[in-house]
Amino acid sequence: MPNETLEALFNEIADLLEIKGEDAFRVNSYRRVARTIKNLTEDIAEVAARGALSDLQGVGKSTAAKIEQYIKTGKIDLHEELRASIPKGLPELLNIPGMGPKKVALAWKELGVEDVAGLKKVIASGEFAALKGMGEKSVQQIAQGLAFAEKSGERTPLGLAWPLAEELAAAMRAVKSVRRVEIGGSLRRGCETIGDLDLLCESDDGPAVIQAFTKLPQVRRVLSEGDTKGSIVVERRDGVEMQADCRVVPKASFGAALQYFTGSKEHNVRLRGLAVKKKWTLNEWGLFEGDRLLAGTDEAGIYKKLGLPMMPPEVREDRGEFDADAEAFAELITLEDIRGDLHMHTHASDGTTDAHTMAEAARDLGYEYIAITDHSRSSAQANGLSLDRMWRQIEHLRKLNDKHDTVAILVGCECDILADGKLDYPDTILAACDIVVASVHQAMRQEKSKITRRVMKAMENPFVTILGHPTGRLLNRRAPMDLDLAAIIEHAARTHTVLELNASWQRLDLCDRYVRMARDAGVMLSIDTDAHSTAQLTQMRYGITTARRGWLRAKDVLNTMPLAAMRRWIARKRKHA
Ligand code: DGT
Ligand code: CA
Ligand code: CA
Ligand code: ZN
Repeated sequence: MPNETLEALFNEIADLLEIKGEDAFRVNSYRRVARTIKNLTEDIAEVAARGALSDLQGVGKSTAAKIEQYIKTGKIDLHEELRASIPKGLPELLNIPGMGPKKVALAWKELGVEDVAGLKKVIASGEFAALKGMGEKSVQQIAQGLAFAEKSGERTPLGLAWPLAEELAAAMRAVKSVRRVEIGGSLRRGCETIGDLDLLCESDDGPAVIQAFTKLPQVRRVLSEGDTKGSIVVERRDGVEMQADCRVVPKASFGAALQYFTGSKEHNVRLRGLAVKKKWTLNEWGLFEGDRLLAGTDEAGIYKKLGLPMMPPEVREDRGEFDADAEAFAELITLEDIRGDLHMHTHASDGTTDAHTMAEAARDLGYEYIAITDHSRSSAQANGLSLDRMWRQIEHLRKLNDKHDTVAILVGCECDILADGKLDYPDTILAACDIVVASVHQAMRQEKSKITRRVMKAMENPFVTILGHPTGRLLNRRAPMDLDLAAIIEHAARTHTVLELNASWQRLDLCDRYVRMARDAGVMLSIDTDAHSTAQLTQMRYGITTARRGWLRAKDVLNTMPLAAMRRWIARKRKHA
């Protein structure tokens, strides 16, 4: 059973209660349950089967009963009741950046807004801005959010698409007469969001393969079914639909087909242009001189024949790859280069487990070190640590590290950058940490010059090692802060501050373009998962594909260094304290 569905359900209960004006305590208790479920490493049904539901953080008797009911019936009474008492189109408004439950309630109760169309009307008429507690500026932000959500709502984040594609590919590999399966398209290029999945199967029996494809247990609907291609609709683990295409190709043209269907379209146009210059043709069947096949069984052969180095899928975007030399591609970072993870949470703040368990999981991944970076005091919604608790955490982690001999546990924190650019902890605490991730979690809509200066000020603190998730965006959900990234990148180089590539698939922040800018400016990056559970440590691979899209090499990334070298790198900035 998908934990994600239940997580979404509890979050929706919290949203609906908040819209109805329930007290914050009750609302937050449901949010806490949702978070617990989200971070669970085990199927919730298994937890229930063991009778261990009420052992979960924030789950009391009545919540346990609700979870049981959901497992048995697929429904929760409270949720059904709430849904029935609120207009159907109202919860959707919560997905619009800037529209929290309080504002939704205001629009509903004061102006009778019941859906997106209604909201647009009262924004256009100025009624919404005229309400007490709203104002021009916040309404303008919501209007922008509305446009943003409409533009980006349809595509699937990489973190949801990748496991699904692997599942389909594995199923197709098991089909008789299929010799080879590869995933192509934007997923192979490691894009942050995916339109549809593209599978390529090598076989001589097209119709049989397509039949098997359209009969997979994952299929919800069949869109088309031919002799060599088929399209189906499958379900993401959050219940949303997604399209998957499959093409069947003979061995002789498998490489050409893989090259063609990996794209990008822009890259392919350039490649075909190079073929044409030599009076050849390039298509999904191969590279031809007249009728004679020059290359086609493997991708590398095609690039070679055209006088090019083999290009990794992640760089095929027509962003300068045709002018680069082979070395640039051979040096790209891989997952094996990573020696540790420098941003993660434990149950001291909003994570689900303790530092010892995180360290064990890191050891299983082959890491040399991790940093435990729980939230600071101002992040109350994430159970941030007070000064007192932070001092005790530092002591606790030091002791733990002394006992642990396989993985080094660095003492850290994720320190809020306050609205005025000051840090949430005094320097005494920051100095007692080995590593400090500084992040913006509040007042994210300040205007450009103000928020840029604010972040730059925080970077100047000698104890700030890493700027965490620099733009604060959430894919498809929250637009990035209005930062002057060119200025931030320059400042990072000047202040010896690391920029994070947050590998959590909801963030992927910095994105590929800014990663490339930072690299070109000689800035150091770190690729961290921001894990809240042991399972989330494996999100590293999303960060790695994004890094490769930004042309990063191992030497551009702090957490590819051996521990001692990394510590020296960090110490250099601290000397100025
Ligand atoms: P997506 O699905 O929107 O995330 O992006 P892609 O890149 O996966 O695009 P998709 O699924 O439409 O097509 C897969 C690949 O097939 C694409 O990257 C390049 C190739 N392709 C598709 N249509 C064309 C075309 O009209 N011209 C060329 N040159 N290539 C195409
Ligand atoms: Ca695609
Ligand atoms: Ca496609
Ligand atoms: Zn954060």
